[in-house]
Amino acid sequence: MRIDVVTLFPEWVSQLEQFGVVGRGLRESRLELACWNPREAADNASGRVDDRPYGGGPGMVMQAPPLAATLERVRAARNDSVPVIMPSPQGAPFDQARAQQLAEGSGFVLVCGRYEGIDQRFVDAYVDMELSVGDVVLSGGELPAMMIIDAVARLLSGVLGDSRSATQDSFMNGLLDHPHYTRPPTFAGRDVPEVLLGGDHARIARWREKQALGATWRRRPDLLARCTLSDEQKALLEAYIAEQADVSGPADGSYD
Ligand code: 9WO
Repeated sequence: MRIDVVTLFPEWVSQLEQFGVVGRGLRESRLELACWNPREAADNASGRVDDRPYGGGPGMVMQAPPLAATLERVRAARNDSVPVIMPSPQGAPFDQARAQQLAEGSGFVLVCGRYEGIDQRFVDAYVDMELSVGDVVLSGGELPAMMIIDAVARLLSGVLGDSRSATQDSFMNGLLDHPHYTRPPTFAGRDVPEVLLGGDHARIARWREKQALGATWRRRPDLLARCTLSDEQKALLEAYIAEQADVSGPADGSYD
């Protein structure tokens, strides 16, 4: 898997090489990461990559020619044809399914915008997919790009230390995660659920599935509505709801 990132801050994005699952993937040659600065492809001595917006208005816009020239360099450096993705608030939601889809390919190119945005003619001519990591406007596309890289790297076979982690990650089965506990046995007067202290792995697995179903029911009923539950999952959720009888139903999303 090779990921190329077009960014005005290559020294920032390439920090990913030193940490976490991306660093492990690179060290184990399961992942390649290359960063490209469009300033180096600008056809002026100043390395200018932005200019004032046509039609007026605040801020600057990233110019198309340096970005296009950089993409040509990327294409010359790769021996495959992969999607060009632009992180954007206007994009399709980036979710686990999309991460899985990207992880199954040979890679992709991420183009990170700055300023007020990128000249639309570059987007129309070169960008295959715009992806949003949330309804928020940031200072640039680099942080969303690094989120996309991390989410995909976790799914590459062998990158995670424990292969179960990727499959048991929350969202891998469309549900939120179950709660996690570790030492000390008591913290702030709170104990670890006794089920986790015994060695009954089947009972522990059922408890974790029940907690994941319950958490999804309470916090993200929209996700639950998209799940096809097995009979056992339906029974576990019904039991969870019955045990929560004194608590109102699905939360309104506010976690006060
Ligand atoms: C600015 C803006 C202002 C009002 C309404 C919408 C707006 N969109 C932008 C915008 O995209 N500004 C940029 C900063 C320029 C390109 C990169 N930037 C960015 C990407 N901000 N936030 C993102 C982003 C990307 C993916 N998922 C969520 C947010």
